[in-house]
Amino acid sequence: MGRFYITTPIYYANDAPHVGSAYTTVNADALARWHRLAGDDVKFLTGTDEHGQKMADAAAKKGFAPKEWTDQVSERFREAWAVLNISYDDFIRTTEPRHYSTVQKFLSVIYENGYIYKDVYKGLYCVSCEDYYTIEVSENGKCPIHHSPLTEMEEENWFFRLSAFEDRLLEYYVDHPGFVTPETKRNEAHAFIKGGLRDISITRTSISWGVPVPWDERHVFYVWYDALINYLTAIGYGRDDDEVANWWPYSNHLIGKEILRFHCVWWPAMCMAADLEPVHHVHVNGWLLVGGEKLGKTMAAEGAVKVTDIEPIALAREFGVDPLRYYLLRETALGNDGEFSLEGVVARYNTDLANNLGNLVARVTTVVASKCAGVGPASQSESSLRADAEVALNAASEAWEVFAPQRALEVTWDLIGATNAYLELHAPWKMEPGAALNAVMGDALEAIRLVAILVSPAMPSVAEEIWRRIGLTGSPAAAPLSKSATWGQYVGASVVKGDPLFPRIKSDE
Ligand code: ME8
Repeated sequence: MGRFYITTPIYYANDAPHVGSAYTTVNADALARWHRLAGDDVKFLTGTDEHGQKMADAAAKKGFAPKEWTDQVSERFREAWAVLNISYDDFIRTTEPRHYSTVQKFLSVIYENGYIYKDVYKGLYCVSCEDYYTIEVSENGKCPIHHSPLTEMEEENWFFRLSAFEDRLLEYYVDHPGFVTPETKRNEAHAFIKGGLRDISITRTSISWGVPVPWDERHVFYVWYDALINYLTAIGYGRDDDEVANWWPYSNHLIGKEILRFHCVWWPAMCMAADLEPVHHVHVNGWLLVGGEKLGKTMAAEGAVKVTDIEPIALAREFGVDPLRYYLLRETALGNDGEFSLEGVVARYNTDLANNLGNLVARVTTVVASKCAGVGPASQSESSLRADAEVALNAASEAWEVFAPQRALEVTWDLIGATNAYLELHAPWKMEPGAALNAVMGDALEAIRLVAILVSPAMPSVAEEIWRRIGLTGSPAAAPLSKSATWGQYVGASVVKGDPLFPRIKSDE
């Protein structure tokens, strides 16, 4: 038994969630669920990032005070995550008093340690990114991500001495080879540090919507500088040292690739400056793309996609919550970019869910109903399926441990495929009732029991429904894997032959 602290980025509360924010959140949720299943103590944190220029602008545009606006938008994130069955343990808002207190405490330590000084900032800024750009990385003065004009800024600001951490960061990367995964992203962060670090401006006087700087009340902290600290607020930094000691060494941030520099360069340096070990591990996910561009609300605003085609709640209504979760976990390796399309969702649904998993459960429950009087026979200790199940259990465990949900599901589907092949080989639908038929069905039911456990982090409700149909009580996620995931525990029960789990979607629908 171990500990596992997993976080998503805190999402900007300037606009409602889209399937891109759902992508990271569903992946983090499945990882959290896997670790609970493995018997670990888990803390899963998500939330909303509510300060900064972008938020103040969005609120003003809608005619609200910033906090009135973020109250509404933050709630929409909670609603979406409730629909998607996201099992977070804590939802943080950066406008909460607990966050102000942690930010002020943490940054005061850095200030007292001598890593913060005053200077004049002059440069280019993208409000959508809340990030600075040099003219070299800009696209002729435009943002390389949003393609919108950058704003010239000149202000007296407080600066963080990031440059002082170049050597320590490089050393840290060498000493902690697993700090950032996948390796390509680790190399990117490492190369960025090697290229040389410049000090960063961390406060603003031009806006008041932020956390006040405790030693200079005319300033508020720059939104990124407050946002990163949320990961410490939630475990009680400045309020409960034991909680920090309990969770921080087991911390994992799941983030999108565009915020790698903040999490893999700034953030570990900030921790070092505050005499704290950096986060234990950062896993970087790629982007869901539409036509090669990062999917987001701007796309919908520009008419490149329909809003309902990228809204998590609308998509879940259309395809079902668990099929949507499955698609987000299964389609692309967590780290690569992948094209998002409704056709892709339908294809995954029809092949993996309707044809493979749904068909397996339907076949087995139908034969049990017609030939075993509705009572599933017990499994045998030896079966050719046992080896397939053990391979899948081991490979899936390894994959979940290394943040590879796609691979974990791939090997789970290998077991589904092997069980379907086993049924085709024995053709129980042609067998007479009796011991031989019972042996085949008992083994298929045991394989289905293990499949229900293995799919539960990805599709919690479907897993429960399969569990119920094969006559089991409780939940596939209730017992730790060490108890539940060994071959031969299906001892026979009443089997329910229900409606198809995944009615096929016709491509013209
Ligand atoms: O960056 N594909 O918030 P944000 C995959 N507040 N993931 C995507 C995605 C896409 N097309 N679009 C968004 C912020 N994401 C800051 C974070 S953390 C201290 C502060 C996911 O609302 C991905 O995880 O812009 C990305 O990093 C995050 O949403 C950005 O959310």
